[in-house]
Amino acid sequence: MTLETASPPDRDVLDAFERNGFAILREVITPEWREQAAAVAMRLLESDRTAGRDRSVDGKDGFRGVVTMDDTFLPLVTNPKVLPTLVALLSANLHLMSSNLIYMPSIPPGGTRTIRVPERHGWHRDMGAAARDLGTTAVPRLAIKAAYFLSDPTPDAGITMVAPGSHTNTGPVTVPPGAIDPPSAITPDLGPCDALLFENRTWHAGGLNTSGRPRLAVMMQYGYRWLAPVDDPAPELLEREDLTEIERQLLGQPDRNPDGSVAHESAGAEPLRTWWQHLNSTPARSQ
Ligand SMILES: O=C(O)CCC(=O)C(=O)O
Repeated sequence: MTLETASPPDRDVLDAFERNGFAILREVITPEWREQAAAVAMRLLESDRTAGRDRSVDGKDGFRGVVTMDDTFLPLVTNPKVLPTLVALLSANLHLMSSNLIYMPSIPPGGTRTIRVPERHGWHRDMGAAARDLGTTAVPRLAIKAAYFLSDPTPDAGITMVAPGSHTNTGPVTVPPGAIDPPSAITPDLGPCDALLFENRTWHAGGLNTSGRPRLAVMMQYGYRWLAPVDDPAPELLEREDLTEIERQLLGQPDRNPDGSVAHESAGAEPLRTWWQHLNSTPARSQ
C-alpha cells in the first residue's frame, strides 16, 4: 500500500484512542521489512557509533534519529497504515520529532536490576518539560508515538505497558508501595506486525523483559510542527532528491517557498493537508 491508496482512519480505533489514550493498529508492517529492520538495528547496536547513541542503565541501549542512519527505517516515516490515524488525532500540521531505536536486554526473573524496581518504577508521561513549564492540567495532546516491535512481542518480552485512560487524569499515576506497576496497568496485546499508538499524556513504562531475548523497539514520535524535534537535525536528508513532499514535511522542511523565501506560517503542512483532503472528507484540524 502507498500513501496514494491509503484508507481513511478506522472510527473505532480513533474512538478507542480518545477513550484510552492508546490504540493498536494491526498489521501495519510486513514480516519481511521487520526482519530486515531487526538486522539493521542489531548492526547499528553492535557498532561503535556514538552519534545519537542513547545508552542507559541495566544494559539498555539505542539510538535517536534512526531514520537518518539507515534507509531501511525511512518507510516508517510515512507508513500509510499509520499516518491517517495520526493526522485524524493531531492534524496535518505534523512532523516527526523522534525516531528512537530501543534495545532492552532480557533480565532473568529475580536477576538484579536497577530500573523497574519499586523505587524506580519507570512510569511516566512523555514531554515532562511541557508539564513543568505549563502545569500538568494545561498540557494537551501534543504528540503521539507509534511503537513498532522488531523482536517478538511475547507477554514476557517487556512490551511498552500503558495505563488506560490516564491521558485525561490530571493526577500522577499511583504505584502501590512495593509494586512496580499501577493497578490499572496493562500490556497491550500486540502482534509482531502491529503498532502501538500512545500520546504524550498517557502514562506508560517499558515492561519487564524476561523472555531470554533482547527486546527491540522503534518509537516514531510525531507532533505539531511548532514543537522542537528531539533528535539531531538532519539537513542532509532534506537535500536528497528522492524524497516526496510529504516525507520532506515530516522530516522537518520549514515554512518556505520553492525559492527559499519565507512562506506563511504552516505553509509547510500543505503536502499532508492536500493528501488528507483527498483521503477523507472530514477536515483535518488545522486547515
Ligand atoms: O521502551 C519502552 O517500552 C518505553 C519507552 C518509553 O518510555 C518512551 O519512549 O517514552
